[in-house]
Amino acid sequence: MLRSLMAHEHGPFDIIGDVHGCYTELVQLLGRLGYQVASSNAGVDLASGPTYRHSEQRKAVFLGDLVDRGPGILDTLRLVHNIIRAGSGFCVIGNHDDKLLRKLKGQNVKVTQGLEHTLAEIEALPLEEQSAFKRELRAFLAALPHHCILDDHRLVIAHAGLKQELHGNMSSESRAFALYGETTGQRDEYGLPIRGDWPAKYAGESWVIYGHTPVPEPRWLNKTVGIDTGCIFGGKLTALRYPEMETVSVCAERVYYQSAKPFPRACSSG
Ligand SMILES: [Mn+2]
Repeated sequence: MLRSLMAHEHGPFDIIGDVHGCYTELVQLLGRLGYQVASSNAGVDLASGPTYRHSEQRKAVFLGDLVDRGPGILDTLRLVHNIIRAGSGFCVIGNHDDKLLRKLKGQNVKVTQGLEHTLAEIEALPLEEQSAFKRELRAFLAALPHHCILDDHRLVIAHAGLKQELHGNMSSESRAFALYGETTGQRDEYGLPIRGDWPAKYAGESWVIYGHTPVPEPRWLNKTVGIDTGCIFGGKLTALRYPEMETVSVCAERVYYQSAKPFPRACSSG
């Protein structure tokens, strides 16, 4: 069965936007959502650290871009790894996670946009642990699907979203859309790629929940919700509770990374 076809998973879910190593805010958010530490492993490998569970069997669903830029990248990876392994959640791959994966595979990628922070955390591990950690991490990232179909096709999750024609489609076109969104090939005055506004044209029946594009407040449009509220830029980390369709946010403790485009810092959690 395709990893991404999980239509039999009915939730309820807590869908969490781009973490980018904002581990403190992630732990706070999980607490507010009612997750508790069920067990904890010693060591520095990918399975070390706490495993979170929800007493009402809710599942935590991550929208990818776990890595780069923030101060707790490996702890974020361990936490998500442990939630998935415990059967308490899923994660789709984001473009930053994918770039890290390509780097771990030995491909030639530019070490920019915060990837240097991820690599620095790996290089700070005890030398004798580093190659095993990189192997584990590579296998973990390679197993992440680029989108998931959940709850009898009523819910679709993808890092940058997915237009209706590509739901359930495993082509490279679908993968590129799920990772990067709809690209136009043009750049704005800040040098950032101009993205096509697929949610404005979305007319599907399934909810599509995505991250990738930082917005000061969750963006509801047609049956899509964008929940990357720019925690890394000093915004907030947001979860969408499904099927309740309510958002829960935790304010960033500080600005961790300067956005090329000014990001409004006003944050109210709720
Ligand atoms: Mn992204």
